[in-house]
Amino acid sequence: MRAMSKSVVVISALAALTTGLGCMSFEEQAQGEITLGTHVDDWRQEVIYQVLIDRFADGDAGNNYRVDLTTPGHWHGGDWKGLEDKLDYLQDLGVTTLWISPVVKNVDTDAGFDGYHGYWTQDATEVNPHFGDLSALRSMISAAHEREMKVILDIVTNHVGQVFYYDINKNGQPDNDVFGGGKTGQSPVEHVTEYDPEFDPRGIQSRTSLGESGPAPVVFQYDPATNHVPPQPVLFQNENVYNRKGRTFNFDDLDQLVHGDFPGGLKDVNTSRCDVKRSMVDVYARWVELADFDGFRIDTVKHVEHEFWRYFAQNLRLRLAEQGKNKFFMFGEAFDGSDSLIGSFTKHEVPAHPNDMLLGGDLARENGPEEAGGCPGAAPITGDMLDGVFYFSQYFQAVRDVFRDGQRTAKIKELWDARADNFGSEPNANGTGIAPSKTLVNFLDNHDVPRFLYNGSGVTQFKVDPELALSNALLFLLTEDGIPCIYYGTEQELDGGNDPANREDLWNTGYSTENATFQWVKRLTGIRKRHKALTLGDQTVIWATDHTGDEEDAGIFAFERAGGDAEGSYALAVFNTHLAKTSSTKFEGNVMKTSLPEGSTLVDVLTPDYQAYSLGADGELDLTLLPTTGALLIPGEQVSPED
Ligand SMILES: [Ca+2]
Ligand SMILES: [Ca+2]
Ligand SMILES: [Ca+2]
Repeated sequence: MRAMSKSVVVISALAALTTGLGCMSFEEQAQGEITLGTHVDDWRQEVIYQVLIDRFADGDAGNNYRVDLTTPGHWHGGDWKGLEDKLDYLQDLGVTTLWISPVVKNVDTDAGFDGYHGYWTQDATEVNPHFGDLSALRSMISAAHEREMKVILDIVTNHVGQVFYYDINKNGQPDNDVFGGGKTGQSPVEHVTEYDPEFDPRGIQSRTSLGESGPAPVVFQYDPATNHVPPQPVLFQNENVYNRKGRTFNFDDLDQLVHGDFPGGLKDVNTSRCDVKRSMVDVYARWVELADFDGFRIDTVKHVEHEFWRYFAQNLRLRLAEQGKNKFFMFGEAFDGSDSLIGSFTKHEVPAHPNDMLLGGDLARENGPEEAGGCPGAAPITGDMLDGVFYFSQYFQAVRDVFRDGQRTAKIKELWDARADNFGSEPNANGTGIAPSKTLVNFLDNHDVPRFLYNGSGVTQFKVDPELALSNALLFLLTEDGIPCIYYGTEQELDGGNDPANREDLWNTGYSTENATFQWVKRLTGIRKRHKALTLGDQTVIWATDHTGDEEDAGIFAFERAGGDAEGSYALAVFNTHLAKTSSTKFEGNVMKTSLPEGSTLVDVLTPDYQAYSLGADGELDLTLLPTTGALLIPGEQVSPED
């Protein structure tokens, strides 16, 4: 249960800062406009590195307000200057795109936790003063661009932070336990808090001793010391731009999923309103115009109507393209194991849904009258959608089930075989130029799940050397189709569990570039960069198995990358994901067949002595691998001295 927020006003350094930077308008910030540019060629050739700004590097002690390094849920002092200072380290690692946590001003602290992660928007038009000012943000991005690195901004449109309470008992103050412990809701909670009451499909109702008395009043808080102040832009001070139905507790109920407050008192925005859609495009396009970002990672997309995403993505692309910013990449986060659900945010046609009205219905409504859900005067809306999503279904079915837990590798093939159906196959107008099904964002872990190396409660315990399993999973990540994304600290072998334990301070590692995992990632990113097959080649699975026991091929998985836009380049990745047994690429006399002719030579560039193999009839390759290891095979004539 959340603790009640303190309304005591404390004059703090943060409050003092708020009156300085905080009062600068968007227009004032924009003094010294910058020229937008297209800094990316082909997103498939990028390697993304996810940075939680508060935890990556502290480059400026002057912005360290409310910092408490002893508590994982408090501010730790990282900032944009810190990231800029560490670009050498990241360039050495071989990453090419930085995804940074949200930059907008947040509710500073709430119920004992701080907004250090950036997902508690209070003012979407101002920078978060903990991370620096606009010039520090611009300086970091410009320094990245000088190194041909790109920067992706993390944004949230589904909800804002804890900026108002529902005055259910109409006493004019926020109450954490409205009915003194009496249970009144639908789910088995012990009390009703006015900050985060549970979902009511009618909207949160007020109640007195005589019973219900209509919709509960919405009261915006005013406590500058914790930055619980009315949200910006000013449109968001209108209670009607929120759904006001309370906290989602059943994520399988579509009304709750799309219209409920996000747990933690994060207020759900009515994203079906035309004024909201326009404002979201305006606010976030403005950040690109202010700082020259190259893409967005978009939070909580499954909690927002599909029609919103079409409107947002299309209008944003149009506005940026008119200013010379092309190939802007937008990928969504739908934290869900359902491949078809996450894929629906990249498809031009959303599959029929039993409650289609909630998901936006037919496109014809888009330009109809506003009262019918349309947005008059907007550019014509087509089926265009987001450019990609965080590939959560793969996280569950391949990374967790196979590479960590040693389940059957056929699960990966089954997942990939569904990709053509489940994900968008057409590039979006004014977009990246590539079909979303080719730009899914692959990952091993992130800030919302335990780190790959975590070995505590809630996960299957490692049965092998965890670092060996991580190396094998990293080989998969950096050779498969799509855009790899590495969570900060993976290269330092951080092993934290669930939030906030997985959000460690990177500076405690000393940013060593000598450890085995840093060197492994560096080696793989280098090979990936040199061989077009690994970024632009089509992907074909040539071995997958249901075997997980003592069969010859138990745990084996292999795919080729070739053709497509790879211009003759070829690569073959082979894995033994079995946790204990040495396995081979054959079963009952059938040997794995590659697409190369008999007699071709393939070299495993990951072996110290560049082990070479000559292919048999029909391109057969009989390869034996130790448990949780892999091979990366390149035709002899294509091997570079740098490999
Ligand atoms: Ca700092
Ligand atoms: Ca009250
Ligand atoms: Ca929503």
